[in-house]
Amino acid sequence: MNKRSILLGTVAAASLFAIGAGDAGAGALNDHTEHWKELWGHVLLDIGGIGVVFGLVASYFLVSYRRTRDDEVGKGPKFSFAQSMAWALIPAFVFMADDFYLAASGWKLWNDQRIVPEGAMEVKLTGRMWSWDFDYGNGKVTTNEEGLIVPQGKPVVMRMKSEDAVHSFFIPEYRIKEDLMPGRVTYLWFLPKDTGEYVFTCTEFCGTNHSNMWGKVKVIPAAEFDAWLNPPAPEVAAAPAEGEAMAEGAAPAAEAAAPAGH
Ligand SMILES: [Cu+2]
Repeated sequence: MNKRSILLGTVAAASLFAIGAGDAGAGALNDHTEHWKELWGHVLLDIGGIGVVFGLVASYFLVSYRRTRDDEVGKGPKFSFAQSMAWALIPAFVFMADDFYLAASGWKLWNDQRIVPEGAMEVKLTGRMWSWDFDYGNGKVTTNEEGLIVPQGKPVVMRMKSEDAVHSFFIPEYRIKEDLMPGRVTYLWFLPKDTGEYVFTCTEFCGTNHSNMWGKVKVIPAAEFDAWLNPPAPEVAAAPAEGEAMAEGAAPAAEAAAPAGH
């Protein structure tokens, strides 16, 4: 096997490997987080694989074509114009094809992710120097200190605006991030699949206390969330103590509380 066929072989093997590594579909709407992780894995595998192959080929050439005598003059193969172009362009296209493929996969995934699923719960997010407000639409508002409270298993879409500078809302765990700008409403959605707490943070430097603009996404079971969002009316909570209720009769107290519950 001569040197040229070794080189050709490695280039071909690397291309096949890289193309194989590039398969990252977008699939179901709800799996974006997983798909971003996969795609990133493929990108790393791709550039890692290409890096290793080029490193090996370069090392091999370094050793095999090293100067062995002081007066040695190198001699290269005599390529025709067509051969030179082929050597330059074919490997370039092979490796670029894979890069384009990965870029296209990311593009497709991003476009899929910009489609908000129907029935997503809407939260209005306002960013300002240097805090966040989450407005759940029924008068309930939390700040970054309390966190963004969301029900497990339901897509959440945030309609976002800024009151001052440019901020950017970032939840690393869900692999999502979007800017907030004065005078414009942007959006971002995610599916909290598992309960737990996940950090969110401002990821656009917006001034002195930028680094304080963080908090937690708190994913809680849907029933717990409903109870938190629409707590029982205060009248019910403040129902007469048991002894009192017994003395006055429990039924009238329950009746009185009922309308307030609606
Ligand atoms: Cu900020």
